[in-house]
Amino acid sequence: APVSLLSRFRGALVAAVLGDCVGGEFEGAEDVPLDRVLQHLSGLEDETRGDGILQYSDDTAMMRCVAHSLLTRMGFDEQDMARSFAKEYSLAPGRGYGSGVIQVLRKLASPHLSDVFQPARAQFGGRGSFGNGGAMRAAPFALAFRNAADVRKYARFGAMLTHSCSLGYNGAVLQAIAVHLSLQGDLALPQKFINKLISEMEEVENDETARNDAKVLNLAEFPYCARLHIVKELMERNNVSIEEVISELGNGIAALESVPTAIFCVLHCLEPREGLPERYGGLERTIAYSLALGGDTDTIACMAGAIAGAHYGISAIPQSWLESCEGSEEAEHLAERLFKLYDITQSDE
Ligand code: R7I
Ligand code: MG
Ligand code: MG
Repeated sequence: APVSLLSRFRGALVAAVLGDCVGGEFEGAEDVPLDRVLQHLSGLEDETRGDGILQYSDDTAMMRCVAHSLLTRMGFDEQDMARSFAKEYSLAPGRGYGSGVIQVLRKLASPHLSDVFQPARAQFGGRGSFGNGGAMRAAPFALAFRNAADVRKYARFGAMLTHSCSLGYNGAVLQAIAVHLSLQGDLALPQKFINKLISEMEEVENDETARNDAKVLNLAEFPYCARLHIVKELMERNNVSIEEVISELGNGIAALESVPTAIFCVLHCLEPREGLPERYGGLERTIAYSLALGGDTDTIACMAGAIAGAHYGISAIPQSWLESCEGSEEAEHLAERLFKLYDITQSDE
């Protein structure tokens, strides 16, 4: 049966939260044997396990702030979103935030701050963070704006509240565009999907600041496009090892080393894969495979989850997984509200 747009909206936000919650177990681990991943996931199906609910981290905490701010302001309002991040951090500082970004979040709490983008610009010697913290929370932008140009524009500004390096905010743009295309059903044609992402990013990275940052950081020209070309090459092969994915695409905390990786996880898991249970559908495969890469597992699974959830819809998510994760109900509710906003405010386009 075709997946409805509402189901895609719910799937996107709920699977992002799931990825964050189940991925937390392995965050920072170098070697994650697939056996351990499958054991962890089958533990979610066991009602008698006594370990309670899996908690979400900063990825979900900040994504909720983005969704909430877009809803209450009916669009992007940088002051409100900045305040929301700062308030969330002050209420629950122990969610595993990146070690740099907490300085930004403290400064954003100041009532005297006039330029809310300034604290982010002061990070890392004035170049700004290239971490994946902007990308991990980018999905709601694709649920709030219909138009690709708006998705790009506001995902960028939303990320710049904490990540002013082009590698940081362009990672957020790529993630938001991937969710946007997935909501439209574009993953039905994977080659077309990756080609569209590449052409979007060619435009995004054809910018003086982005070119200069790539040079200063000793990266390839058009670094996201270069990684997406690697994704495309790996997609065309059916025997890709986990080691190759890690060495070619990365599994780290930098946006460049995690957003293209998350996109690869989704594409790779569109089909059944050796080592993953046959009873798994594509969404379960995507989450399991993301965890097996190790490294920044909560964030890679969160981003892959958002893209995959937008493709498969809410019904692809096992009920027991949903019930095991803190914040999944709230995410579903936010997705429903964003769907209404999307429907009402932009139906004339
Ligand atoms: O990007 P950010 O919000 O962190 C997100 C990650 C996710 O994995 C979450 O799940 C959570 O665990 O943290 O936070 P930042 O502090 O901006 O960036 C994360 C880290 O990337 C920093 O603590 C640095 O180690 C590194 N980093 C940089 N290092 C050197 N130079 C980011 N930017 C730079 C840089 O410019
Ligand atoms: Mg986290
Ligand atoms: Mg993480």
